[in-house]
Amino acid sequence: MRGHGMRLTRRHALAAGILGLLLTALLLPALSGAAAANDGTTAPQNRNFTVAAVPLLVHEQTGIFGFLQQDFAPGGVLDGKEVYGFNPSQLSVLKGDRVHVTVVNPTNDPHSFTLPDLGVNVIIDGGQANGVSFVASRVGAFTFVCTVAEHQPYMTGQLVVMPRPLE
Ligand SMILES: [Cu+2]
Repeated sequence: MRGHGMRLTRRHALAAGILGLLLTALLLPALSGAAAANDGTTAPQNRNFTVAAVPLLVHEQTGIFGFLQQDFAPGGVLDGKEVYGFNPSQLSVLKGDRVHVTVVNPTNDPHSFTLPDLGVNVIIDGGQANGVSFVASRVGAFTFVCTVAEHQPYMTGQLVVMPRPLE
Protein backbone atom coordinates (compact mmCIF):
# COMPACT_ATOMS: atom_id res chain seq x y z
CA MET A 1 0.00 0.00 0.00
CA ARG A 2 2.79 2.32 0.94
CA GLY A 3 4.63 1.68 -2.34
CA HIS A 4 1.41 2.19 -4.29
CA GLY A 5 0.84 5.44 -2.44
CA MET A 6 4.37 6.61 -3.25
CA ARG A 7 3.82 5.85 -6.96
CA LEU A 8 0.65 7.89 -6.97
CA THR A 9 2.43 10.74 -5.27
CA ARG A 10 5.24 10.64 -7.82
CA ARG A 11 2.71 10.54 -10.61
CA HIS A 12 0.90 13.46 -9.09
CA ALA A 13 4.13 15.35 -8.68
CA LEU A 14 5.04 14.64 -12.29
CA ALA A 15 1.57 15.68 -13.47
CA ALA A 16 1.74 18.83 -11.38
CA GLY A 17 5.19 19.59 -12.79
CA ILE A 18 4.01 19.16 -16.39
CA LEU A 19 0.92 21.24 -15.69
CA GLY A 20 3.11 23.92 -14.16
CA LEU A 21 5.37 23.96 -17.23
CA LEU A 22 2.35 24.13 -19.53
CA LEU A 23 0.82 26.99 -17.59
CA THR A 24 4.13 28.85 -17.57
CA ALA A 25 4.48 28.34 -21.33
CA LEU A 26 0.93 29.55 -21.89
CA LEU A 27 1.02 32.48 -19.48
CA LEU A 28 4.49 33.89 -20.13
CA PRO A 29 3.73 35.29 -23.59
CA ALA A 30 0.45 36.73 -22.33
CA LEU A 31 2.18 38.33 -19.35
CA SER A 32 5.01 39.78 -21.42
CA GLY A 33 2.46 40.99 -23.98
CA ALA A 34 0.50 42.74 -21.25
CA ALA A 35 3.69 44.30 -19.95
CA ALA A 36 4.56 45.58 -23.44
CA ALA A 37 1.06 47.01 -23.89
CA ASN A 38 1.34 48.78 -20.56
CA ASP A 39 4.71 50.23 -21.51
CA GLY A 40 3.24 51.43 -24.79
CA THR A 41 0.42 53.31 -23.18
CA THR A 42 2.21 54.81 -20.18
CA ALA A 43 5.42 56.10 -21.73
CA PRO A 44 5.29 59.07 -24.13
CA GLN A 45 5.98 58.05 -27.70
CA ASN A 46 7.24 59.61 -30.89
CA ARG A 47 4.34 60.19 -33.26
CA ASN A 48 5.28 60.91 -36.84
CA PHE A 49 2.79 62.20 -39.37
CA THR A 50 3.17 63.11 -43.02
CA VAL A 51 0.52 65.58 -44.13
CA ALA A 52 0.04 66.65 -47.75
CA ALA A 53 -1.32 70.00 -48.87
CA VAL A 54 -3.89 68.91 -51.45
CA PRO A 55 -5.52 71.19 -54.05
CA LEU A 56 -9.26 70.54 -54.10
CA LEU A 57 -10.79 73.45 -56.06
CA VAL A 58 -8.09 75.79 -57.37
CA HIS A 59 -7.66 78.16 -60.32
CA GLU A 60 -5.59 75.61 -62.24
CA GLN A 61 -8.71 73.41 -62.46
CA THR A 62 -10.86 76.03 -64.18
CA GLY A 63 -10.27 74.31 -67.54
CA ILE A 64 -11.49 71.00 -66.09
CA PHE A 65 -14.50 72.23 -64.10
CA GLY A 66 -16.30 74.91 -66.10
CA PHE A 67 -18.34 76.01 -63.09
CA LEU A 68 -15.17 77.27 -61.40
CA GLN A 69 -15.03 80.24 -63.81
CA GLN A 70 -18.21 81.57 -62.26
CA ASP A 71 -17.15 80.52 -58.73
CA PHE A 72 -13.81 82.37 -58.92
CA ALA A 73 -15.27 85.43 -60.71
CA PRO A 74 -15.94 88.62 -58.70
CA GLY A 75 -19.03 87.94 -56.55
CA GLY A 76 -18.69 84.16 -57.02
CA VAL A 77 -18.73 81.79 -54.04
CA LEU A 78 -14.95 81.35 -54.28
CA ASP A 79 -14.13 84.98 -55.12
CA GLY A 80 -10.62 85.57 -53.74
CA LYS A 81 -10.41 82.00 -52.43
CA GLU A 82 -8.98 78.61 -53.31
CA VAL A 83 -9.92 75.34 -51.63
CA TYR A 84 -6.98 73.31 -50.34
CA GLY A 85 -7.04 70.57 -47.74
CA PHE A 86 -4.63 68.93 -45.35
CA ASN A 87 -4.50 65.19 -45.87
CA PRO A 88 -4.91 63.68 -43.34
CA SER A 89 -6.72 66.48 -41.53
CA GLN A 90 -7.41 64.61 -38.28
CA LEU A 91 -4.42 63.69 -36.10
CA SER A 92 -4.69 61.91 -32.76
CA VAL A 93 -1.97 61.58 -30.11
CA LEU A 94 -1.70 61.07 -26.36
CA LYS A 95 -0.67 63.78 -23.94
CA GLY A 96 3.10 63.95 -23.58
CA ASP A 97 3.83 62.41 -26.99
CA ARG A 98 6.57 63.98 -29.08
CA VAL A 99 4.82 64.85 -32.33
CA HIS A 100 6.63 65.36 -35.61
CA VAL A 101 4.61 66.58 -38.57
CA THR A 102 6.14 66.66 -42.03
CA VAL A 103 4.05 68.76 -44.39
CA VAL A 104 4.53 68.03 -48.08
CA ASN A 105 3.46 70.79 -50.43
CA PRO A 106 3.34 69.59 -54.04
CA THR A 107 1.50 72.75 -55.15
CA ASN A 108 3.04 76.03 -56.30
CA ASP A 109 1.34 78.09 -53.59
CA PRO A 110 3.00 78.49 -50.19
CA HIS A 111 1.11 77.08 -47.22
CA SER A 112 1.51 77.12 -43.48
CA PHE A 113 0.83 74.55 -40.79
CA THR A 114 -0.21 76.68 -37.83
CA LEU A 115 -1.42 75.33 -34.51
CA PRO A 116 -1.57 78.38 -32.23
CA ASP A 117 -2.67 76.51 -29.07
CA LEU A 118 0.61 74.57 -29.01
CA GLY A 119 2.83 77.32 -30.43
CA VAL A 120 3.34 75.62 -33.80
CA ASN A 121 3.84 77.56 -37.01
CA VAL A 122 5.77 76.45 -40.07
CA ILE A 123 5.78 77.74 -43.66
CA ILE A 124 6.00 75.29 -46.54
CA ASP A 125 7.05 76.80 -49.85
CA GLY A 126 5.70 75.48 -53.14
CA GLY A 127 7.21 72.16 -54.19
CA GLN A 128 8.86 71.70 -50.80
CA ALA A 129 8.44 69.71 -47.60
CA ASN A 130 8.99 71.13 -44.16
CA GLY A 131 8.73 69.61 -40.71
CA VAL A 132 7.94 70.71 -37.21
CA SER A 133 8.33 68.96 -33.84
CA PHE A 134 6.51 69.69 -30.63
CA VAL A 135 5.28 68.01 -27.46
CA ALA A 136 1.54 67.44 -27.08
CA SER A 137 1.59 69.14 -23.70
CA ARG A 138 -2.14 69.76 -23.25
CA VAL A 139 -5.23 67.58 -23.53
CA GLY A 140 -7.84 68.88 -25.94
CA ALA A 141 -8.96 69.25 -29.54
CA PHE A 142 -6.81 71.85 -31.28
CA THR A 143 -7.48 73.36 -34.68
CA PHE A 144 -4.62 73.79 -37.12
CA VAL A 145 -4.88 76.00 -40.17
CA CYS A 146 -3.03 77.34 -43.15
CA THR A 147 -2.82 81.07 -42.47
CA VAL A 148 -2.76 82.11 -46.16
CA ALA A 149 -5.89 84.29 -46.30
CA GLU A 150 -6.87 82.96 -49.73
CA HIS A 151 -7.01 79.41 -48.26
CA GLN A 152 -9.31 80.20 -45.36
CA PRO A 153 -11.68 78.96 -44.04
CA TYR A 154 -11.12 75.76 -46.01
CA MET A 155 -7.59 74.66 -45.22
CA THR A 156 -7.90 73.37 -41.69
CA GLY A 157 -7.67 70.27 -39.51
CA GLN A 158 -7.68 69.08 -35.96
CA LEU A 159 -5.16 67.58 -33.56
CA VAL A 160 -6.81 65.62 -30.76
CA VAL A 161 -4.60 65.17 -27.68
CA MET A 162 -6.09 62.49 -25.43
CA PRO A 163 -5.20 61.90 -21.80
CA ARG A 164 -2.78 59.01 -21.33
CA PRO A 165 -4.52 55.81 -20.22
CA LEU A 166 -3.48 54.40 -16.81
CA GLU A 167 -2.36 57.82 -15.64
CU1 LIG B 1 -2.62 77.06 -47.71
